[in-house]
Amino acid sequence: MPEPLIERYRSRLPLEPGDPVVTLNEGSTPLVEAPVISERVGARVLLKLEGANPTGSFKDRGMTVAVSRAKGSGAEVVICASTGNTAASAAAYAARAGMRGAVIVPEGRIAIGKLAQALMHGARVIALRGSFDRALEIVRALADSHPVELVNSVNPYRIEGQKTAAFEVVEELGEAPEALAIPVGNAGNVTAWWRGFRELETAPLVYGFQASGAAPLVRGAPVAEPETIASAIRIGNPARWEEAMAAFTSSRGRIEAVSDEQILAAYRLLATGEGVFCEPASAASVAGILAHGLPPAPDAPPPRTVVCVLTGHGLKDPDTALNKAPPVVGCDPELSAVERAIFD
Ligand code: AN7
Repeated sequence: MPEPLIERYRSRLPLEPGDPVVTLNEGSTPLVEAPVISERVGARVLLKLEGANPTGSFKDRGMTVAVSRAKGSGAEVVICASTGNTAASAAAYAARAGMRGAVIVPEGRIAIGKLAQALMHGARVIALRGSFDRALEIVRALADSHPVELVNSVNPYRIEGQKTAAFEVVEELGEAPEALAIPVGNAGNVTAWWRGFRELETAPLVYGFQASGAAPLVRGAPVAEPETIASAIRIGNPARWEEAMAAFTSSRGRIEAVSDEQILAAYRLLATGEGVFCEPASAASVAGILAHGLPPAPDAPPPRTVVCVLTGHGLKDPDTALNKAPPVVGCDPELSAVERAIFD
């Protein structure tokens, strides 16, 4: 059983001595070799399976720290805006802490598994007739005027918790990978990974990937109506804009866009070729290195190892899976019919 992330990295996390540890034993996620993708890109590719966290996404790393601190400070309510995973995680950790949770999501635009989670954990789920970016503006204003804890990644404890993913990778490999590939939405996670690497005095190339219909960092300007099949990263005005850009620049990495077609092709390849089912947004990391390769830093050789962060589990978004997968094969209840169905 994994040790709670807060216990594993307590000395590197800014919790107060009296804070409770609100945990579901998050972190300590698998790092898995990806032979098929390695072959295609000509480097050793490893997949960090963040979908193996308790609520099925990397958000739990930040949420355990943010909710522990919120509980320790006496807060009774946590709120967030979300494209889905933050909502599911906040709802679960609020339930665990005996706190109330309220989550604001763009109406009709979050994956169904995430909605089911937030509702089951007892959060108040508010479907905003507007975008994620608008929802974030509203919860930020709300948190300024009400005694509630905002647990979006603008919350510094979220970033602190999420940096532990970099610690785990460096511990497991015995050194930092030469590159990191990561999907970018609100840009909290790339900020956190980079902080984690820097705290260990390492500096892999950081390649960030946005969906081409929701790529403000690539364009250099906010996107008013972001659009992509990868609903988790349908974000037009990332909160951690400057910090994310600093990570790409200081690491001598890149921020690039990938099309929905490229995302879906990587999503399928991961599932059929590597046996790993992630959600579409997560596949942007693999789509990115397949589409853009592994550009080296100036005067340096190409990286030989790259960790792709698979941020969320495929079961989060069964609708996209079923729409993109081959149909099931109907069959009469006879041996011969089953034989034909399997072997023809
Ligand atoms: C699977 O849940 O923003 O760049 O509100 O769910 O740190 O935002 C989710 C983001 C990547 C992007 N992959 O991370 C939310 C939310 C998955 C995600 C991202 C998200 P950030």
